[in-house]
Amino acid sequence: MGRLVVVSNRLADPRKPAAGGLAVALGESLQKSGGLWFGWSGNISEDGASGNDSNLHMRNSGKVTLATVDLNRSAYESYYEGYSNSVLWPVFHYRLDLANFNTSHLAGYRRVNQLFARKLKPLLRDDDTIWVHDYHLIPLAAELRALGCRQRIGFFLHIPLPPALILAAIPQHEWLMRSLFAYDLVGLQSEADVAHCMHYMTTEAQATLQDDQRLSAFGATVQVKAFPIGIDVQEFQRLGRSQDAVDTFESVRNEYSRRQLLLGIDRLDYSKGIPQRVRAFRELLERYPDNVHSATLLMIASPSRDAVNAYVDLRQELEGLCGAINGDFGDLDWIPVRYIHRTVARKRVPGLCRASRVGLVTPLRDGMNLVAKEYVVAQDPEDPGVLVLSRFAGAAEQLRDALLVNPYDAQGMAESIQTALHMPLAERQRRHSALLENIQRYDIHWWREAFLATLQSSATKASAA
Ligand code: GDG
Repeated sequence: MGRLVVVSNRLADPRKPAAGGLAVALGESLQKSGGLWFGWSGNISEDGASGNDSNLHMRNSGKVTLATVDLNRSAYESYYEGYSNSVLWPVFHYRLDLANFNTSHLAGYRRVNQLFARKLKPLLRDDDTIWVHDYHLIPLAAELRALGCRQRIGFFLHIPLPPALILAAIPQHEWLMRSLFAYDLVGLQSEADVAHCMHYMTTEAQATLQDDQRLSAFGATVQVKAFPIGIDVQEFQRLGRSQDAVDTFESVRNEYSRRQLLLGIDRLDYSKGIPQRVRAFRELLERYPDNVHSATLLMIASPSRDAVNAYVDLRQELEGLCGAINGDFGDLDWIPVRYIHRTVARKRVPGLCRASRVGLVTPLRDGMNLVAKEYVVAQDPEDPGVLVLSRFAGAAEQLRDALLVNPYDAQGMAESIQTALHMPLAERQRRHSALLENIQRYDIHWWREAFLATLQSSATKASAA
């Protein structure tokens, strides 16, 4: 394989420890082949230009070149806050009620994808393999092809792909979905997403199925396949053995020695089902009073996209719900919900997971959900906590040994939490070992290698032409 070129909205320096599993995993492949990572710098320039004049910044991190462009404010607002996060994010998470189909958003989204293509093209070599990430950049391959690029290009969507009739609510859905045919390979998180994609393409785009993975339409063929993303298990285990993690574990354990701790860690996002989780917790206290003065819900919701209206509303709703439970049930020596609207240091995450009897991962819809996998990996195999997982997380296709719940059903969820709190040790161990085996087998390295191997063996647009 020639050089790997990764394109994503934001990038991270793969050599920095805080970069996170995805950056490290992509960084490994990039380092091997001396690759290029391209994306937005995160800077918003105030020059008032249309986004076309953005500077290109290049720097090296080992054998990897990091190339970034700035966006001006209007490009940022229409491409990032607008089309990406007020149209694609809500619709792809089935939230048509939260979508804002403002036509200027689409124009900005197209302009930034064109800008990325124009800036990237001169940096490319003929034998590069290009891997584009996520919903911000769906039309990027089409823009690159329009400029004459014939390299292999793969795309991975980190969020869910909804059913055809939900997608069809996007005013420009034909254009958006047609642009997927410019890729050689489209990777999705789950089999359910693949089924949705196939159904959309055959019913709305009149595509024909070549086999169970290949679709043809608009004179092109694309392969569509599920590659459920995993975590860097070894890195997370290492983190869990570090002094910081052990200290966090011990201090939380001591503080809650007389309580049962339930943990939720998410970005504060409406897809994560956070208010629904709080309602289920309230239901638990009402229906099973043995938990009063005992069960404590620790919810860490890191700030996210707080300039988008829906996120402001969510924050207010959550503060109201938590305040009401604490007011109604709390006592001098017990606060039922500890809600923290801050990002906790990554080194504290494994200790928090290990100290919690129950991990509550209850999204209304999620591409995968890596917290579910991290929670399992952080547990003590001799005395593991129980993962309560929404059936609507992509991870539920793999993690069948979690307690699967419907986050819309507060009563059902409260029952499952009660089951988790009283689960006998032998069952906890059996479930944990089955979950861990799956997470270890399908880790981040498996994901990266499976995607790239499939992309390498896919027919290129160049050879198909
Ligand atoms: C998208 C898709 C898909 C969370 N709070 C804190 C913190 N985190 C870390 C977690 C985990 C990561 O952030 C969140 O990953 P998720 O997978 O849950 O969710 P998204 O950010 O929505 O990611 C998702 C993913 O892409 C990968 O394809 O699984 O479905 O939506 O690692 O631990 N980390 C720290 N402090 C926090 O407060 N340090």
